[in-house]
Amino acid sequence: MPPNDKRQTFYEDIRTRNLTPLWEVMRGLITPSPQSKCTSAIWHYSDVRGDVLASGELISAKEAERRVLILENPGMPGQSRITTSLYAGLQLILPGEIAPAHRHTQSALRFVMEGEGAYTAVDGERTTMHEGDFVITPSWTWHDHGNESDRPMIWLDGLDIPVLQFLDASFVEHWGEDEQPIQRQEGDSFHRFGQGLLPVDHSRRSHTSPIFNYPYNRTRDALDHLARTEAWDPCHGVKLRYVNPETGGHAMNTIAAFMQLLPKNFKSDPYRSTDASVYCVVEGNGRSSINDVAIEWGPRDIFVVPSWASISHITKEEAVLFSFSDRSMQQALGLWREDRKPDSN
Ligand code: GTQ
Repeated sequence: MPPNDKRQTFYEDIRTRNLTPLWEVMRGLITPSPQSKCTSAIWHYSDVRGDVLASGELISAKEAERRVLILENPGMPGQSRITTSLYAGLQLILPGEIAPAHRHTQSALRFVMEGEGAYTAVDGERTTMHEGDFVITPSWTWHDHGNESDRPMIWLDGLDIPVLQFLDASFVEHWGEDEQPIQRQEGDSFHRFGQGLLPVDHSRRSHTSPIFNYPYNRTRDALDHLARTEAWDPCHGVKLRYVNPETGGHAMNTIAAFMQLLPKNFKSDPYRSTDASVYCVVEGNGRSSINDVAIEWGPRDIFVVPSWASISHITKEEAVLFSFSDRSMQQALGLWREDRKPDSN
């Protein structure tokens, strides 16, 4: 028998004992650099806003439990993911609606796109949400959303759903009533933990930040100050990271989040890192190149940059970009890499 046939016969034989040869698959498993099915993509807000509002005519927030249109990466259709490890969606809450209280092992972030005055309640405390606010609902915290304003509210959800799927670690519970009881005044966690102070005997060091709303006006002030006093980073402009004030680590274990300011007439150096990133434009218009693909973005557009794809930005006006990724996970595992001078692959 020719050697190849002999091998095939061997492979078929060992398959009956649930064995398979590494040498036939090794190059696809252990690649010289990340080989992702995730592709770059952009959702222009003006293209999808109508669809989100249309979903509000079809189903209530209560019936849907969460009325969300998932942003699916075109390289991984049908998989409810925007990158290999993360999920994103646009959630709509209409005036008077409540998305009922539940908790799950998946962690979530909300980034407010449009509307003022709707709220999220997390483990007994409400927070009113404003455009540009970064709100977290950490793993296994009770949360419900409501809108007592007179305008629809739309926010970007980012969750670690694919990771929990991969780990087979998904659990969910329903509170049973629409809303969980409120136990603390609004603003309580921010007053306690968001001022650079902690109670003297405070020793709680949890996996996630005790602050759950990082308001945009504070973030914007910080960026403004740094923009006036710091040298621009050639890749990032001025870029800040949302932190857990107890530890200085990321606000959540699985998802890292950032806010950056690009000055006007900026041409950034190309940059790549192993965390695929989801960007949401807060202010300004600009252009980015992701490997060889050029995209043009404006306020509220959402775009995705795959792992190890090189990105560079060009602006004519000042721009502010929110982004999130699985960097916190990769760093916790000692896997995260960046490359400030990428050539190719
Ligand atoms: O708000 O709890 O986009 O449970 C997907 C699943 C949002 C939420 C999503 C969820 C939520």
